[in-house]
Formats: sequence, structure tokens, C-alpha cells
Amino acid sequence: WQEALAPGALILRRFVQQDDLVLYQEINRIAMQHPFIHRVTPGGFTMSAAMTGCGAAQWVSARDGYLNTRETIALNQTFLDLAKRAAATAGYADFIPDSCLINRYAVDSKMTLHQDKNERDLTQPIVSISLGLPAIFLFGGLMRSDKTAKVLLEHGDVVVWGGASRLCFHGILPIKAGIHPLTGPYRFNLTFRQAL
Ligand code: MD5
Ligand code: FE
Repeated sequence: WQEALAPGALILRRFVQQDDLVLYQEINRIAMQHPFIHRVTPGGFTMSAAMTGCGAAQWVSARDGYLNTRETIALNQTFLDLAKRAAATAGYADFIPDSCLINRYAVDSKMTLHQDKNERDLTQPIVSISLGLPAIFLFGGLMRSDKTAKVLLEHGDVVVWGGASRLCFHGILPIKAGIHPLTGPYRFNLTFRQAL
């Protein structure tokens, strides 16, 4: 079922159903090639969520020196189909993602309020898929100081962030301990972007 969170932001609850296993296996396959790493922010803080990715997002692990090859992992077809189907459901029929960033949250991992504005074409949405442990998502406004709403994101939930919500500040509260039947002690989030 669908919920409009804000203008341009659509939650597709449990959009991922039986595809979850394929997604999880593909995450593990990517991580064998490009291990999850904890990036350091420009301010010098090590992020608590670990990252890897495929497509144009592979620079994420390459940049931090964890890779000795410059090999790109292609976007998996199941990933692509799912992301395009979600975007189309939200009205973005021509979304062609070129990158998938994968965040892995262990207990207490969080993401502080930030905007995603490095992509070239900000009229394109970001499609976000949550797997595993639940998270409380913070959804703010166009200014860091704007008040935030809390949104629970659970296994299989997909959010399409477009239009007026594309540049909103957002974050993830610290993940609570738990064991998910598919992903164990982790929450994974996949973000599909047209980055280039
Ligand atoms: C997550 N990841 O749950 C989130 C999901 C990231 C990140 O924030 O940058 O890796 S993506 C949420 C998102 C993307 C683009 C716009 C907005 C939210 N928004 O306007 O609220 O790991
Ligand atoms: Fe973000």
C-alpha cells in the first residue's frame, strides 16, 4: 500500500516481497568484491553505517583504498527492474538509475541529518529500499533547522524521493538491536540514483 509522505515523497509499503532473498544475495555478492567500509566525512567523523555499492556508486569503496582494481560492478537486473518499477509507480516513468549505494546499519548505527545533492540531475528521484531491521527515518525540510517527522521504515518498504522532497534534510536514528530472519543483526538500505 502507498502513503504520500510529502509532495514528491511516496512510501510503497512492502513493495519488496519475495524478491528480498535475491536482493540480499546480491548485496553479499557485491560485498565480496567491494567490502563494506566506514567512510570518513569531510569533517573527520567516521560514519557508523558501512557502505558499498554497484554501478557508478562503486567509487565509494574505491576511493577509500579498499580496492586494488577499478572494476565496476554492473547494476543487477533485479535491482534495476525493482527500482524502475517503484519509480514508475510514483510517476517517474523515465527513471534510469546508474548507481546503487548500499548502506549497512548495525546496532546503534545512524545517519545524521543531511541532504543528497551531489547527483547531476536533481529532477530525477532517488529510490530507497529498506531490508532487515526496522529504522526510524527522520524527514525534515529544506533547512537543517526545520522540524523533522519520524517515519518507521521496515523490511521491504520502498520510498521514492522526488519533486519537492528531493532536497529535504533527512537522517536515520540509531538502530535498535534485533535479529531479522533474512539479514540477521543488520538493516540494509539500497539507494538507486541517476548520479551521472
Ligand atoms: C537510508 N540513505 O535509509 C537512507 C535512505 C543516504 C541515505 O540517506 O544518503 O544514503 S535515502 C533517503 C532520502 C534520499 C533522498 C532524499 C530524501 C531522503 N529526502 O528528501 O528526505 O540509508
Ligand atoms: Fe541521504
